[in-house]
Amino acid sequence: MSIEIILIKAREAILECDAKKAVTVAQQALEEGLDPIEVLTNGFSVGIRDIGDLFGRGQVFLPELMMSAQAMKEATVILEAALQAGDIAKKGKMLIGTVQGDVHDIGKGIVVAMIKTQSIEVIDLGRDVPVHTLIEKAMEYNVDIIGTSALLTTTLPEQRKLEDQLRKLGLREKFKTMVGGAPCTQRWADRIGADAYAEDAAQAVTKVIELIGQKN
Ligand code: B12
Repeated sequence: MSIEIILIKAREAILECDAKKAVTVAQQALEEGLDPIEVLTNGFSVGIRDIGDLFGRGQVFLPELMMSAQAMKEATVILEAALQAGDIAKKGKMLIGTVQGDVHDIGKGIVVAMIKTQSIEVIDLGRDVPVHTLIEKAMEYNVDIIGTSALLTTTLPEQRKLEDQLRKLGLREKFKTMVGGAPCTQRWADRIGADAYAEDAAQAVTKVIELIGQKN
């Protein structure tokens, strides 16, 4: 099956809220030797964004959105397992979490999987993570970078709170910070004083490598 057909089927599986189909398509993609990231980015992720648009317009409802998200997660697990894990000698350490009040973690999961392929250790705190926990864990693990994901306009201010809190505690220079998530922009990152912004997982990898380079 060609990549074009796989991408169409991946999008379809998510729009149809069909986890079984999503898993089958993910497995087919791997059997065909296709790039897991391309299938995630240009197939499944397109489907989840499309369903999000339909949800935004009131054309589908929360239960469908949740089923689609579940289908997306099941496909992601299969595709991520096929990504090359980095070697033992780690180049740096990153902490990541979805901010407090926000449970969206599909995109963060893709970012984590991609960064791990670059011999960078990633400590993923999951979702709904308060700023004080991000800071405590960053200290505990002595990380180079703190990354936050926010998918809601109402939770975006948590990224600013992290910057403010780090400054207040005199820890701002100790860590590099990186922000992401659909409502996030380079302009927002500049405004709050974050060190980097990335719009997708591929760009996140480039930015992480740059930040680690700046630290060493
Ligand atoms: C799936 C989904 C859900 C799932 C989440 C499941 C899960 N485990 O993640 C469920 C059903 C639970 C959900 C719930 C809700 N959702 Co919702 N959801 C979505 C949806 C459709 C897709 C999000 C997604 O996974 N995208 C695909 C991934 C691959 O893309 P991504 O997240 O943007 O990630 C990429 C980049 O942003 C970047 N990135 C992400 N994180 C990071 C971090 C760093 C450090 C970096 C560098 C980069 C980076 O790289 C990623 C990979 O390329 C979006 C619509 C949309 N267009 O985004 C709505 C959306 C985000 N949800 C929305 C809403 C309103 C809600 C609810 C409030 C609904 C409700 N009434 O209850 C709740 C909120 C719950 C909460 N407190 O968090 C709105 C937000 C509106 C707004 N402006 O704030 C959206 C935009 C839908 C809409 N059009 O109305 N949702």
